[in-house]
Amino acid sequence: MPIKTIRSRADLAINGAPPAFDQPVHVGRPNIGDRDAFLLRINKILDNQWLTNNGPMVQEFEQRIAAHLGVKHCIAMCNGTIALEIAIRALGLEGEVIIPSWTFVATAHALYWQGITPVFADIDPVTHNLDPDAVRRMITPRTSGIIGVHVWGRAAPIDELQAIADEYGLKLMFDAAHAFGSAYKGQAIGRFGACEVFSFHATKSFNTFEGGAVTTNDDELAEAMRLMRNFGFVHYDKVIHPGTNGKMIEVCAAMGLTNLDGHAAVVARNCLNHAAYAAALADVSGISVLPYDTAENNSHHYVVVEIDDTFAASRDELITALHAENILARKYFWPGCHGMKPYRDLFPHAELMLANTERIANRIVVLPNGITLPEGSTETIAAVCRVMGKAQA
Ligand code: T4K
Repeated sequence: MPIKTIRSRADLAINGAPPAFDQPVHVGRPNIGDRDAFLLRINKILDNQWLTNNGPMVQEFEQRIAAHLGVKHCIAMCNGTIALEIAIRALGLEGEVIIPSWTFVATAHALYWQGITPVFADIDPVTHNLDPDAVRRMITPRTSGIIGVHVWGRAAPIDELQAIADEYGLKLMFDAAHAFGSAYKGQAIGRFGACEVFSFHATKSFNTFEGGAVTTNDDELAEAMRLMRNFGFVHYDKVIHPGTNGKMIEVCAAMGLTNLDGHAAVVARNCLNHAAYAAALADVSGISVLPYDTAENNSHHYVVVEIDDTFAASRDELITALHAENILARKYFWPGCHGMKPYRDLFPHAELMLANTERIANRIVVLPNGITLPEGSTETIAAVCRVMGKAQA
């Protein structure tokens, strides 16, 4: 049952009707697992009097994540951005690193923050992931590496990027912030490239409040990152490596262990919601729900709709109509990193090389999903899109 009956634009809040939802419906509402199990873990932490610095909960969390992803090492961190920074430094990236502009700005910032120039390559308009040919075009003598991003949890073209990295002697790592629970050719994301970096931010399908991790099969790299996240300490008073504070705290690991147990249920619900959106919008021209590859795992966390010129409203008009209903749809990652400071000053004409990124950035809307989405939401949200897409009489 829809929450509000919407047959025409007259039924919309932008035209004076009451909004569909009393409370805001967010993209990124946290999925929270079994509260009692979490609170038991919190009591254990308090009893232990061990709150951070590689405590037992973090160690258990790392072991469970590594086993879950089928990878040798999981190094838990305080958030995905610091995890990116540490991985970038541990890999020895320098000079220029090729990334998509179509990503959350943290991917670019993690490089720029360390004096490395992010060079933006264009994306494939169908998958929204890096286009390998565009990556080739951006290689210069200063290029030291490539960071592929698994945008929306859809695996980047891993084999093609690895072939380019091998051909040019570049390092390859992945920003897997969206890809917990995703797979590439049947294998869980987490084992590809030199390392992969996850975000477990509150808004992700799987969260540890704030948090992140680097996963890798490389023993040396793992060791370096463990040192780097803890100021380079190996023992009391003994520092053998430059480092920072990238540690995950026990409370976050407790949340992670709890949410790991509940993640399959989150994915199942996301898939149902995603399918419901797709079905409700199937016959509306000018709007399509980005499909996920049915042969690969994906958390279906991001419901991404793309509108084209046959849609009767602009993307921003659609967002305004949704927001008026208290549906806080987002336009991730508009305008693309190249349109944000400091990158638009660094590369004032970047859009000339980023035609697909520009096009996608102006056509995308991300809709709410997750286990907190109220019953009937998908039909109601789709109905707003439907009437906005119809030409007015
Ligand atoms: N690489 C990629 C590709 C990424 O997408 C990200 C993060 C990173 C790297 C960096 O990882 P972290 O350092 O963040 O671990 C959000 C998140 O802050 C960010 O983690 C995420 N990507 C990005 C895609 O989305 P915003 O600016 O949308 O956050 P915010 O505060 O507007 O939250 C989104 C919505 O979620 C809000 O409308 C309200 C709701 N919300 C949020 C929080 C925090 C809640 O209902 N409860 C909450 O606790 O960036």
